[in-house]
Amino acid sequence: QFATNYASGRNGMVHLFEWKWDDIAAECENFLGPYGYAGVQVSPVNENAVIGARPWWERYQPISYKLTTRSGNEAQFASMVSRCNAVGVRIYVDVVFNHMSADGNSYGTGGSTADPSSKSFPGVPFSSLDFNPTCAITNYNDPTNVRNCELVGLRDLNQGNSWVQDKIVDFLNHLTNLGVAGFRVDAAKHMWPGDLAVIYGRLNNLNTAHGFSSGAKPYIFQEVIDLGGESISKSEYTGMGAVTEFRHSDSIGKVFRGKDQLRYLTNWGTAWGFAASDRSLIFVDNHDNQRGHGAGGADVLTYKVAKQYKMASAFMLAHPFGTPRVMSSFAFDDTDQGPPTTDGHNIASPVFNSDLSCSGGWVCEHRWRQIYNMVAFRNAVGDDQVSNWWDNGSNQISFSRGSRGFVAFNNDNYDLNSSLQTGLPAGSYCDVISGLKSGSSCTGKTIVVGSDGRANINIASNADDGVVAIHVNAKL
Ligand code: LM2
Ligand code: CA
Repeated sequence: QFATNYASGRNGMVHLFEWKWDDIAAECENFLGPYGYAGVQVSPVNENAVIGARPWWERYQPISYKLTTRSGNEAQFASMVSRCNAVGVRIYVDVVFNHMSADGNSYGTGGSTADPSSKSFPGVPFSSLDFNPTCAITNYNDPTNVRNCELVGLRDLNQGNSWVQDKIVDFLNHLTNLGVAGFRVDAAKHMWPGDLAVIYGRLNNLNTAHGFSSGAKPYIFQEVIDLGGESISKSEYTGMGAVTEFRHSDSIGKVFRGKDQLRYLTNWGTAWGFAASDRSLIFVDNHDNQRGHGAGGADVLTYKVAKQYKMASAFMLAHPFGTPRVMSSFAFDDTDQGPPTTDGHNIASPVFNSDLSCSGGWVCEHRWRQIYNMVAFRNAVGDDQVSNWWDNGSNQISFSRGSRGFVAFNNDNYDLNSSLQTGLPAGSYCDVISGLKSGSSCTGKTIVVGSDGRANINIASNADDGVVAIHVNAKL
């Protein structure tokens, strides 16, 4: 359950945080498919509690497994999955089954009601028999406390209970039947690995009617925040699926904020304490840590620190380590603030500008040229490994991916101006960070590779983007 189930030749998923299903379907057809993205992580699909000012986090308070949320209903969800699969873009669902809603949050987005104070959720149905006894999570050095008590008052389901297992398995298999390719398991750290193994073991194979090969299993990536120093380790989960590698987010943030030197990236990977490459779902930021929720936020880069964010994203996408996920945000000031709406409740659609960027309150990092062009870079270099590593002993580095792609970074406060080995065949290439290839011309910098594979690389310390990237599909 570590295989991503991506369509061949594609790589890179995007989290379209709080997008509506109809908008995602259109995005698959109009942008993600054509620009080479492999998948989309969608916000939780099941009915959640309607909470006051409609914070984003109401979606982490389930009321039932009925597929109606502010993103759309079941028919819209099913249609989105089909339309995305048809253009080679896979759908991964954020599934929340550690808990249900907290006290006071009794009305669902699908019309169901519940009484969390008596642990009654008739929309499933769950009763008090299905929950762990009430206690608060207070001690992250006590696995029983972390797994059997309530996270911020959210009623804690007992995943060891066979009725609970049945309901969760039915929910996940229903999604698989609709054509999804895998799951992001919310709060996995708060569930016993043994219980998760039972649940995962009962999951159906992917639906071959949606183009998956027979016998393919859902890709599972589990939210386990392990920055070290706690009693629960991600290694308890990596035998069953991938984990969200929060150390990657923390480390890449430190490096591109200048708290660590770029030259140290030469051994990027497990040497940095990350899980194995095929067990690591990696990201620069996620929907929690970009706004100080969850953990490990201090050094996280977000769209608000755009130059460093684009450099970190380019490095993540250029380097072969892990399964990268691009964050696609809505703009926020308040950390509880929900997505843009038309009336305080209904989610607004993104507005698209002629330069492909978004407005209407949506940031759409996945539509930033420096990011979508690096998804194309990743697809172009395929399995080629890192070669021709170079650094200046400080914060200027470059490397190639075999003979198919080359990237250079300058995070020093002086210019990079060197003749570097690109590993590429001789010719002129379009730098896909500063521009786009259009026929035989480039709207950005042109980089000329000589017959010896070397090119003069210039990145001013005050450049808009401290990175250049060329690849075989950007040859002029
Ligand atoms: C996670 N990890 O396992 C996420 O890292 C975490 O951010 C999620 O919490 C959590 N799982 C539950 O899925 C988010 C959000 C919290 C929010 C909860 C529930 O980060 O702030 O808690 O969702 O919606 C909110 C209030 C909190 C309140 C709670 C219950 O912020 O003050 O606690 O609801 O009403 C009384
Ligand atoms: Ca639990």
